[in-house]
Amino acid sequence: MKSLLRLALSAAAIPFLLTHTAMAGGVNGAPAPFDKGGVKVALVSYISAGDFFQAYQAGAEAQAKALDIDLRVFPGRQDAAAQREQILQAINLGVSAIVIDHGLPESLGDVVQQALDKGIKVVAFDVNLNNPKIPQVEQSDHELAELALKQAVKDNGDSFKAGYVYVAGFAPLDRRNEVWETFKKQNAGIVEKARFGNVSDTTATSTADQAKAALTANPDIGVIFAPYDEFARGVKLAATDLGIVNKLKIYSADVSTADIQEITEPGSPWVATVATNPSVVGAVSIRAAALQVAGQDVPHKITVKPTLLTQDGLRAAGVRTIEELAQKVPAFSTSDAVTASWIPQKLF
Ligand code: SR1
Repeated sequence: MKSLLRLALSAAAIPFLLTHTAMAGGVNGAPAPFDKGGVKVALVSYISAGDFFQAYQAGAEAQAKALDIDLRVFPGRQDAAAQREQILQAINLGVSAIVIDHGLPESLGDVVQQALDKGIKVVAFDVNLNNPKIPQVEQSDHELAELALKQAVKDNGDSFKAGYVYVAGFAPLDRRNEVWETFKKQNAGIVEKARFGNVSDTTATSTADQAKAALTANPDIGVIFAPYDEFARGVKLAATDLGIVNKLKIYSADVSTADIQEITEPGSPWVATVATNPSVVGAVSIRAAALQVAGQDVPHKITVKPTLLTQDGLRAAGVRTIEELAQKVPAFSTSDAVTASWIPQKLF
């Protein structure tokens, strides 16, 4: 963690000068329409429960406020039909841009095309809309999974029995799964004994029930790859109920203040996570929308790079909250993805 912190600090060269501020009626020095303010943008989510999605939304709201954007938030209910309906509502509201946060591509294609046909800019976070006009934001999920699995090998060697938590159909989980599949092929000594998972409004508790059954049936499992923090919480709950926390190590994704507490508490089996600050990712998504609305270029693939956070590293650094993490690792307070001199950026 120390070397990571050092590396992150030296790479911190994201100088910040707040020369452009949102004022009532627009951003000083911004191009149209942001010079006048009140640009309507919609954030349409598929999932809104859980720390990651709440922090993502908070980051989007903070960046929108700094740009004097009138952000309309449509909360997700893991309901594809509702998400389609919300995109149509956003179109009818006359928004200039729509940020789509997760979702099922097969149910979004035609409504997203309707938005594009009306000249509305679209940004996709973690849902593959496969359209060259739509910038795709992601957290470099391949690198995220690789960092977590490399740490698992560092801690446990290259021969162990594993449990794996996965639900197909979610772009970030599918990308992380590609790495897991390759990893197993390259490490014959690593055997996947059980696979389970659930994404719902009760992901952690439902995953806990599944994990209990899997761990009871496979008492030789020593490592769990659970690349979503709600999955890791579920497995940790199960391990605690079964009284096997000292026999299990959990490697995960994502971070929040609650996660840091769960990782660093005495005896926790959750030993590493690989994460971005979801608020930063939310802010990046809004900036991608704003740049497009201002007629400026946005890359097709926008990546916010994750950082490995180990239990040992967090404990040694005395980090207890996401705010403390942001103070120590600059990548957790800002990103240099899709910036412009007129966009205020210091938000968290
Ligand atoms: C159900 S998908 C969950 C993931 O989406 C975001 O990419 C977060 O990293 C989370 O792990």
